[in-house]
Amino acid sequence: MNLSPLQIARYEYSPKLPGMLRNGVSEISVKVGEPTQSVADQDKIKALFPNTYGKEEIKFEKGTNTAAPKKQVVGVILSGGQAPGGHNVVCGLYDALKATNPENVLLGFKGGPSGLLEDDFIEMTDEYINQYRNTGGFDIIGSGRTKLETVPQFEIATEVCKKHGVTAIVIIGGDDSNTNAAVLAEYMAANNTGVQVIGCPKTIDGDLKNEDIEISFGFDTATKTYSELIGNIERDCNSAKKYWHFIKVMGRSASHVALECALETQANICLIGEEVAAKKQSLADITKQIADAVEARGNNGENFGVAIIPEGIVEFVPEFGKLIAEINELLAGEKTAEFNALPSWEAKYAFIEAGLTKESMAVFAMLPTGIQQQLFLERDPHGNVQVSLIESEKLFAELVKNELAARKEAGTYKGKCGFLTHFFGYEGRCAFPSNFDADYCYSLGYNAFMLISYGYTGYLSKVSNLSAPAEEWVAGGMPITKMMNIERRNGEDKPVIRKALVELDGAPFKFFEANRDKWAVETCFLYPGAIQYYGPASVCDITTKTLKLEQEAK
Ligand code: FBP
Repeated sequence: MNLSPLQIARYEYSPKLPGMLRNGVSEISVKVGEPTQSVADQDKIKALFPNTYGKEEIKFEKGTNTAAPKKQVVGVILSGGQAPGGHNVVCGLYDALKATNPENVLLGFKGGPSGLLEDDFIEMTDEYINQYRNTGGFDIIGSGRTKLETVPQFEIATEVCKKHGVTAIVIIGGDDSNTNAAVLAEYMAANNTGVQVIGCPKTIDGDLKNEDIEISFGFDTATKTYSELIGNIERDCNSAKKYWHFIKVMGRSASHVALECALETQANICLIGEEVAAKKQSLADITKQIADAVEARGNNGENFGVAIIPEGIVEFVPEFGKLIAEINELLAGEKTAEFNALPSWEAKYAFIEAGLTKESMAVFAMLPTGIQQQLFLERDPHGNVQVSLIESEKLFAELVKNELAARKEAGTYKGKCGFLTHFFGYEGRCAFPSNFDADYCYSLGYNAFMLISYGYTGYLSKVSNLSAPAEEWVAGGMPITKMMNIERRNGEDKPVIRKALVELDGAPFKFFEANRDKWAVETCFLYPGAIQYYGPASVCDITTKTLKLEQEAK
């Protein structure tokens, strides 16, 4: 295998564990805390999870390990989008499992949850696992988006577990995957299968967090990677002084990634979807906000800038949501075939004009032709518009360009600049994990095994106090049901982990809000540079500004 010098060096890195996990597995004791309640809808959640609801919070301490000795066969699954550090969760789990008993076995189910259903796995060995230590990606076993949520699936999973003597499953995933981990844990407990289920909080989107989970893994590395690139672009445009760059960053729905990148780079503009929704901003409002900054800077001779656009932005624009709903309705059932049979875009446009309300047609007419066509041509198997495919960075670049042309005509805008667009998403999901993510993930995996050996099920591996040095981190576990409430999903009431959107009264947004007017007009760029793996802790081990601001506000 060809290895880069960094990869060779990273094999040697020893991830830092929380202090209470550092003395070896025989010196880890458990401290049982208070019983828990779900964050809302307690009666309903309790009724749905009679075997796993209300359990106590767990913390680990230095002390004699009192877990009952038992041979463990653990199955691990990576679920959903890649996030830097996933390999280290598996490595931490493996190391704790083997340190406890060399006869213990770790099976990696391949390709996500479907690996469990298809009985497709690899048995982890030292030789295999050592190739993946401190590396990015999920290629150790692959990932997938199959949802483990139905009773027939649980029955198959039980059979597979029985066949291989699996005693516990660790699901590494986001809010949906961990919701399903809780449902699976309840099923396994209710049916006396003897299989425990533990979750680990993953997603670069940063939307799996709450009073117990301070950050999902991968957010740190992904945002640092995007911020490096955004900082480089800031420096380029500050050198050439002729372009505005519109940069879309990943984050399916919540705007945490965009906000963190804005805090790291002090870009001129950053849109926050949650604010757009709260203020019911229209496309015209957003366009005006950006165009005002371009105009003010251009009139000062600063014909360059950077605007950060969160991936999920259009879903938060109320009039856009209405337009999408009308388009879905317009093409429902057989009408798709009728629409597709029309001979030209002109004929299709007339069909659309006849079918949309006046308000939605006005929004549609504002859109660049490429985006208009995208809305009608690229739809999912149910015929719905795929909002995530909308190139919002191009949409806003085009709308702002048109607005500035009008302002130029009117004589208010005196500048001149070009517009370039970028999308940063996949670039950050498999980067070598930062020291923070390497340490955090290894700790989550190690800790997950300690929860298993002490017999817990339906828990999320929890490592907290994360803005302090790793020595002071606190390891333990929290019942997943504590994080759940009832939400309407596909027309049904479902128990789910609440997705964390950007809080407009939270410290990170407040800091951004207090500074953004200055950042918009002046050039206050920060250049974070590349992630550093070796050097002073003040450079290499710091985590995100979001986490720091949140912790300081506590
Ligand atoms: P998870 O929620 O599974 O962690 O995935 C998040 C994400 O990376 C989003 O940021 C992005 O919208 C999406 O996955 C892309 O999905 P895919 O990898 O299927 O293209």
